Amino acid sequence: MQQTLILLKPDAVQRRLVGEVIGRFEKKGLRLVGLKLVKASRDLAEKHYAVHKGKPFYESLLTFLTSGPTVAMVLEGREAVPACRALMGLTDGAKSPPGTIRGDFGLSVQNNLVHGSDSPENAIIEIGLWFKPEELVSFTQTDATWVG
Ligand code: D4T
Repeated sequence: MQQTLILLKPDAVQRRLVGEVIGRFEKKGLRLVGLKLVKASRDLAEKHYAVHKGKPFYESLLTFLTSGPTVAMVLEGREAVPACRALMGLTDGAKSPPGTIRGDFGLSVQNNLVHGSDSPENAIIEIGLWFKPEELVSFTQTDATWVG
């Protein structure tokens, strides 16, 4: 069963969209196995966005991610990584289709509300950055046989 790291970035928290966005992942059928509010340190933000180091938007991205609370979640389910990416939409909110989280709630590229791991391998690494093993709760969801 695949796991993925989802972040509701500081703009989602500031704009009071946390409930709305978590609800979309829940309704899709994903299982919530980790959840917390974190004010990311510069060190955590650097590790999380290490792949973008040196890019023109890197510094601004770190400033954004460390600017306020972020909701960090681990979601689990069949094909959780691509399923969550599809719910999120494109990086640029202005170009993201209606029906997606970014398409429905944003116009920005940087302030794009959510992060989702882009591969199962990166999900394992990112979950390790944001969560301690004991913070994850494994359980059987009662409707699992219906949801898939
Ligand atoms: P994340 O990683 O946050 O889920 O976003 P994406 O997977 O959709 O997009 P990404 O890795 O290409 O970019 C990471 C992060 O950087 C911001 N960004 C991106 C930005 O501020 N300016 C830019 O030009 C780009 C390409 C948005 C998301």
